[in-house]
Amino acid sequence: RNNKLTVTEAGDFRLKVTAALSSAKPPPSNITSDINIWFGPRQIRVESAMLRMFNSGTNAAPYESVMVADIGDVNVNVFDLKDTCKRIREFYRKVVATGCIPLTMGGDHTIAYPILQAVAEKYGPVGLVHVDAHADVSDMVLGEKIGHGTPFRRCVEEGLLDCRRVVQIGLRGTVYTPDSYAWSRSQGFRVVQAEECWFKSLTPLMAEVRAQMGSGPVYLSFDIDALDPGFAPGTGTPEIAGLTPIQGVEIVRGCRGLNLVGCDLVEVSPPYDTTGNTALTGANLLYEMLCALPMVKYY
Ligand SMILES: [Mn+2]
Repeated sequence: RNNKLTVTEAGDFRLKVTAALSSAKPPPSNITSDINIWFGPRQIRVESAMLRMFNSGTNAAPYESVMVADIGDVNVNVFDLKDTCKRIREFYRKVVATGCIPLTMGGDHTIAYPILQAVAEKYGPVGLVHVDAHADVSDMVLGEKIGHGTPFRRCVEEGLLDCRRVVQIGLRGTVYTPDSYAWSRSQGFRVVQAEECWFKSLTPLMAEVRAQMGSGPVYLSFDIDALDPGFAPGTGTPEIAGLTPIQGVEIVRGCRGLNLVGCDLVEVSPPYDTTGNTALTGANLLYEMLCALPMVKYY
């Protein structure tokens, strides 16, 4: 097969790994991205055609270790974001009930909220490695509680996160209030602003993150806009002076050893991705997530 994010044969079925797709964006909910972001997952699938079996940098062999399947798209309600969240939550309940670790392609970052509802229902409050240009902890955006700027606020309100095991990496840009990340810090999150990442390897940071996360369940949510728009322009809310793809890979590889129970790669928007490189980067980061999962064999 030429699409390595879809289905592959594996010799050892001890762990099922699922790449599931969902996307959601009724236009009234948010003006900063648009309906075209629904097609992010489709483009990531297209670009995943170039992915190969083995990771030359780490010698990981994910397809020899776990069963990987693309279980398709969540059938979202394009007229109703709240109903879309319900549909996503119910879909992921079934996914996690089977023991699968969902790797989700997006699409709108709103999806992290209903996914985490399903994940926390199974595992209890989870640690979170959140890589993003934006904190996504607004209470409301344009009068709406549900949107791609609010998912982690809703998660905290519902007790889905173990707040002392949350790190947000790459936050930057213009914001609505002074000390915009105070709310995150007041919840106990560690906030690593982009400025702290400039000119550095993030491998030492990830050693600290692993210590913070401990052995409990961890969810990884990677918004592609964490990367600099020079590398990943195909997204709805770009912010300059962001992370490099190298730093993105360091973060994901640095999650190896964690008890990962789910991952997502979100906010890829094909209309802004004129070269396809943003979706290609997303596909490769998803591959790196696959390699970082527990039980993956390394040569
Ligand atoms: Mn986001």
